[in-house]
Amino acid sequence: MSTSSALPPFDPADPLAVDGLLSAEEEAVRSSVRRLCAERVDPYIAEWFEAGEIPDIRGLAKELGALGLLGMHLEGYGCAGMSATAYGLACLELEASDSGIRSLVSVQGSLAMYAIWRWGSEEQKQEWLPRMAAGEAIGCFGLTEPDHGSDPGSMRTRARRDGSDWVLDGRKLWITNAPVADVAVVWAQAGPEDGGVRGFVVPTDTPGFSAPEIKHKLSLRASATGEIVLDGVRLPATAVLPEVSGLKGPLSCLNEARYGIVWGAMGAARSAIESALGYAKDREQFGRPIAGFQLTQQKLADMSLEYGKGLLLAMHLGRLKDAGRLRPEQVSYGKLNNVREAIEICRTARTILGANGISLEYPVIRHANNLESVLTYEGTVEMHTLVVGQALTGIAAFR
Ligand code: TGC
Ligand code: FAD
Repeated sequence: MSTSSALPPFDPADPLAVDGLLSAEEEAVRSSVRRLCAERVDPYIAEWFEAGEIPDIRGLAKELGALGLLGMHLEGYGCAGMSATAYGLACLELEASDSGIRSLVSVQGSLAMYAIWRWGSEEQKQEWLPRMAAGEAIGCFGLTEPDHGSDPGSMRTRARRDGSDWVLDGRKLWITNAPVADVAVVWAQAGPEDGGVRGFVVPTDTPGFSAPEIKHKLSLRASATGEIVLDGVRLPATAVLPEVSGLKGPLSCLNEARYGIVWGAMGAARSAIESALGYAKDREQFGRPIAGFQLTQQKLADMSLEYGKGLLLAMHLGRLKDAGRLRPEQVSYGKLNNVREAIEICRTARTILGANGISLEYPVIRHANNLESVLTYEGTVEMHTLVVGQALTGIAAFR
């Protein structure tokens, strides 16, 4: 195709030239995260996925902290105070390596740290945020329960007062980082006189707290996932997050993490597209590269279209967030669209790789399997569809 020589070449990793919209600072963040992933994650990730663990998760957390990636869009208390767009770009690069690594960072920064930063007391912030930003303390966020996932408002974990103390009893399930966490932000039902759902900052060495690991996952294997068991966990009055009561406490944190996923999912998609494109150019059948068949090109073109649109959507939401104008419903648009398209891209890429597509030698099936979790956590496809439906019609169809 003839083009003016003044135009930059077409880049499959950035088909709509979104890079041109980035500031120098944003580009620098992206480069540094890309470098960390290339050195510290990519050579080992297939092994970690197969083994079902990140062997030196504490060391990795410290390296992520040293780069300013933990709570990176928060201000003060040792946090980097970067833009939401820069945070999104970091999520994209991390998830291009593996959704499990992006999850580690999302849960730490957008859920556990954000909850303390937004709703915590000055003492809670001073005690936890600097160490969490440095990766010296790992956090988790316990909202989901065995019987209450999409409907967290019905949670059964209880917080009761005993003198000036609080006592927590209950169970949380499917909690990222729980088995390795130093601190858990746990949401529990207090009585109506105490404002209903309340958040608690729980050091994980508190008697009665345990976090057994969930084994046998076939998705997000390079991520520590656990249960949280709260058996008469006694906490001082100062453990409650004082600045919020009600479900808007945890849901406000989810907005932050869901926003990161809008970007992250496009990282997994990019990696799958790059893998499929390279493979299609090399692999010959019927005497020519499979990239030369129209049916393969249709797959590649459709993948690229959805990837390009998803990147633009992420960038637009990032700019809205940086301007303080991003609504939760718009985050749902982004999470719903980008995760749904990313998993479709990965599944299509898998077909292009034929039998090799099911091997861990290539990243594609790992990304596709990971995205099964991403499709479900932080609000399922159905929940985000209903959030958008409610925004359009004014009618809540959840119950
Ligand atoms: P509803 O009556 O609509 O709302 C209750 C209160 O919350 C407020 N609110 C929000 N506030 C901030 N941000 C949002 N997105 C909010 N959505 C609602 C609302 O204004 C109200 O406030 P107030 O002051 O009037 O009381 O609540 P509902 O019970 O009908 O539920 C609505 C629904 C279904 C959308 C919500 O429950 C939901 O989002 N469910 C999905 C649950 C979910 O996403 N769980 C995720 C768990 S954490 C996780 O998955 C981490 S994985 C991380 C990783 O590894 O990366
Ligand atoms: P359910 O809510 O039981 O839903 C089952 C199905 O029913 C879904 O398809 C759902 O969309 C559908 N459904 C439910 N209600 C409706 C409705 N009203 N209309 C139509 N369809 C409906 N949680 C945390 O709190 N912290 C974490 O760190 C965390 N990490 C996770 C890590 C992994 C790897 C995974 C897989 C999950 C994690 N979760 C975490 C839990 C996650 O948020 C929940 O799995 C999710 O919210 C869905 O809840 P559920 O699994 O109980 O499914």
